[in-house]
Amino acid sequence: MSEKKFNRTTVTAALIYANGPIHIGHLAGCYVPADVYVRYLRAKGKEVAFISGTDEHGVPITIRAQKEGITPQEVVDKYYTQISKSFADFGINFDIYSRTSKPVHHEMSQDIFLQLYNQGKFVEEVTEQYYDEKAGQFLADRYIVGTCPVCGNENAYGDQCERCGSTLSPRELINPRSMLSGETPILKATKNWNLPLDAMQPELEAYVASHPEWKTNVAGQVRSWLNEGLKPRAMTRDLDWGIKVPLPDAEGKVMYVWFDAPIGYITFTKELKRDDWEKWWKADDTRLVHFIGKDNIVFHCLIFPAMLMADGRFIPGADNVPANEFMNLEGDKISTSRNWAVWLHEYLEDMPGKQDVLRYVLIANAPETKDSEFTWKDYQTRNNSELVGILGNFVNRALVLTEKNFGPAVPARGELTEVDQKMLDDLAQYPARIADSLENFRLREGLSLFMEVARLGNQYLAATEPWKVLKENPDRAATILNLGLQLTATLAILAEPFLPFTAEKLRNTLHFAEADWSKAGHLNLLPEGHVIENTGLLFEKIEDSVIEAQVQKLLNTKKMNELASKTPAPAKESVTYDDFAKLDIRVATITAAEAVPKSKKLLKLTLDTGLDTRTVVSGIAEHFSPEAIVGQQVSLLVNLAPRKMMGIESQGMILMAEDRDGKLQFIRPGEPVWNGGTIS
Ligand code: B3M
Ligand code: ZN
Repeated sequence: MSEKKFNRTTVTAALIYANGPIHIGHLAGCYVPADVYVRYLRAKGKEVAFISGTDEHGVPITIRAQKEGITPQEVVDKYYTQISKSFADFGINFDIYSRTSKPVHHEMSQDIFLQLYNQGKFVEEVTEQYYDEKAGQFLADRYIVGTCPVCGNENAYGDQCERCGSTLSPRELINPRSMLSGETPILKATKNWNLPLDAMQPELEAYVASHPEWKTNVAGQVRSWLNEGLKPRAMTRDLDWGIKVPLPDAEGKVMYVWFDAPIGYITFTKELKRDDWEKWWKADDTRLVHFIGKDNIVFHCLIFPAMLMADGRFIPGADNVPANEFMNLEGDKISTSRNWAVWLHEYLEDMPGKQDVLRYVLIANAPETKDSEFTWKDYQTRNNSELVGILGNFVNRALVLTEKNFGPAVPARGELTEVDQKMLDDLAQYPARIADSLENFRLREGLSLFMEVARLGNQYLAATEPWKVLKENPDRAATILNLGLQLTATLAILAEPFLPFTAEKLRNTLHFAEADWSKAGHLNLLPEGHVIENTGLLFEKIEDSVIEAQVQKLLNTKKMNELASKTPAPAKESVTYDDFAKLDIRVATITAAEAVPKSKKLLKLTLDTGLDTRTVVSGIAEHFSPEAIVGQQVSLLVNLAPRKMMGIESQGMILMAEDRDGKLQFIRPGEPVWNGGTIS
């Protein structure tokens, strides 16, 4: 944090496009970190507004609408509902979760657009853009496909080739065609309003330079944009889905989605705070923090600050943008189109009540400095050996021993020994250490320190052995368990940012409402005689079968994707009728079948062809058992020259159809036909 004195924090989490459900990658990269941070600030008694919502404009929405065959409005309505429910289910505690399609947001965006316009901040530019004459509209980059000039992929998009990963511009595509009509688009002149980022580079350089504390992955990306030299960027688009550009000569134009989306943070704050909203965006003592994923860095570190600077009425850019890298899944990039993801709504169906387990695993593996990896095996191990084995185990032992031996109440504390004192001294260090990690956006480190507190509890019980001491010295056991419970109360406070459901369970168990971070580590959180109530285990072991089912689900997805990407083999060269007529294909019946010794693939079949009884060796042993096919009719090429296979002479060939997944079927008449009937 810069040296400035801040009195409140506006925390934003990226406005995700309302065009699909959300998955663990979204949680890990942006929303769980933001939520942990906000919960921590609240526990510190800080004033904070936690703002987010859905981004409901732009081409990602219209493309989705086209795919699903519904209107853009129907798309955003559907996914807004689903997405906001997922966040609520996972305890992501926004103060407001709104949407950019609301009229208040259109007003706010138009107000800011006009402010920039009236101050002469835009540079108008007429360019030639692709236009679909049949559809009567200009084409966004995503609506143009053509051949990639780099790798020759015939289905590259106007902004990117998904085969080779090249960033493209529509004019670079060879043979461009419109996705709307399939026609070749023409170039047509159109006027747009650019934000001259090139002219603003010095201001932006100074802004970035004033934040040497930014994370290295963020600073690195920003540096590379600046080093390349910023270019003007159009803030308007020729589209019909979006916020109308409030100028007389801008018929048919809407704002660039990246112009209006970040303004959503401001709009939603206004919706939340009403008459009191301005200080959250304008006051010098307000600290602005954006949580985002790495693909949004340039927009939050350069373009949005440039907009705010050009407007002049707001804090000119965030104090920090703790963006994360991406989380991969079982060795592959998470992908919506390939369905390679763990979807939050499905996770909750399969693992009811296990929100904190997922939060724990996502924080422990957060892609803070580089891409990270989610695997179900790791999920299971972290649950079983860390949450159950360390945290759950300590809490359970402290509670059960107290319940059994001292009624469900906090036993009296006598004189403290050296071991007690040492534990308390250690414990007292943790709240500040965890706070330091969280303030510097090192959540993994913060979480691992939190788990050290539970470990400390286990070590303390192992060293003091209250279960042994109970008999001959119940007072001493009472002291040990008193301290064990004080430590549990500290865990309840410190768990809140990371594991809010667990923290709540602990508070209910301990009948303890304290949430103030500064009380954590104290000795007298629970007074003697205070009644507690063991509400059961915090975490349950997850069995192998549960994990295997999840892995199997992903394997099925992989299989489906492979099949979906298969295309039929290209057609062969044409043949004459005379060539074809040389083939003598007949209906025949299998009268006997047996495996060919020492061969995995071959079956020896006996066939009644109507002409004779003959032997055919066929490579179908992996698809059919001999017993199952006896009596079946097949199509047989009877005049194929005989040849020997594994020492057996094969006299013909059975015709088969191969499915996408390699499965074979016999080709045969729909109704039984006499043996020897010809096929032509
Ligand atoms: N909607 C991109 C995304 O969903 C974009 C973020 C806007 S944040 C103001 O990843
Ligand atoms: Zn390519």
